[in-house]
Amino acid sequence: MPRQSILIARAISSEVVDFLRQHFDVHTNQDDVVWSPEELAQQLQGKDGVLTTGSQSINAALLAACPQLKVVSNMAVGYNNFDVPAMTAAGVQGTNAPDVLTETTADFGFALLMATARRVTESEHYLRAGLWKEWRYDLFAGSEVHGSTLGIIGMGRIGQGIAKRGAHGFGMKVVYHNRSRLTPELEAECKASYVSKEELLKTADHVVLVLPFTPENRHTIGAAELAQMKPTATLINIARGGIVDDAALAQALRAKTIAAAGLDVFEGEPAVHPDLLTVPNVVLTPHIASATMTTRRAMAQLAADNLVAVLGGQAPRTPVNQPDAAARALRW
Ligand code: 8YV
Repeated sequence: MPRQSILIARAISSEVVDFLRQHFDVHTNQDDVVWSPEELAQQLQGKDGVLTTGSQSINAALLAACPQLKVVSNMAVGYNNFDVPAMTAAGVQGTNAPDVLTETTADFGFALLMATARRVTESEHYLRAGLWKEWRYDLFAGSEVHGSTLGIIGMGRIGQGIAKRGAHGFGMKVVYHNRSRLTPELEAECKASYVSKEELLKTADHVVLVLPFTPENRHTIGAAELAQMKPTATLINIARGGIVDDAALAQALRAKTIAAAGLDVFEGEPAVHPDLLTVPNVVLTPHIASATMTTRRAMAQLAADNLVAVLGGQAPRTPVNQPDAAARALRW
């Protein structure tokens, strides 16, 4: 029987590529080109599986164009790039890469919160521009982190990691809002209290967004929500672009409706709303919350393990759907 063939759609660590070569005929994207949907479909011809990232859209048209494709393994916890119902109907297994990035991403959420509250990048730009001439009483005075109120919207694994850091490390009062309440045990572990979204927006000093991107979550934070926040508050988005209305946010930052924002993700990224690039009170990073080499390696390995499991006829470690059996049979 010929070896199964897979595509690794973006450049990943060579150890994981070598691991996959032990199992499959492996095709890589040496130059790490970001393929268009048509190019991706072309590259996927004759492939049984693909290891991809959250930026490549997997939809009905692509699946129809790739009749041999059996599994799409996302090297990301978020899988809003998947049309899950289309994958299920087409008999294609989807998998994601949760858990291995939880603590690293929570660390980064806190890094962004600290940098935003204490105006780290804004003050660095000032220093680099040679503007620092003397000490001043209120020079880049920011807002307190310790002892303040942390509001977390989206209380999954990463949200809980941020809550624990805030409550245990910084003595913050933690409130959260989520689709469903945590168990009393988890609430106690995170020292977090459930509140309505309105209550959270009104009372939090730092609002952190860690919810998945779904059509319902689009613009969870828009002009109306920003208006409910304290003028001294900060907003941190490490979830997905599109959860925040970036145009409304830029306006609120300019008008000082809120004090500052820290953003790792953007609507339409890698493009960034031009108004966000010109307001000073925002810290901007290029979607790097999970980016340590240790974590990226763990994400790639989990994505690779899922490919090996599915193409070996086993259940994947972290499935996101259960493919339709009849449609699946046509692909095998
Ligand atoms: C990924 C992420 O690096 O896991 C996620 O959902 O947002 C990041 O950790 C990014 O999506 C590329 O796959």
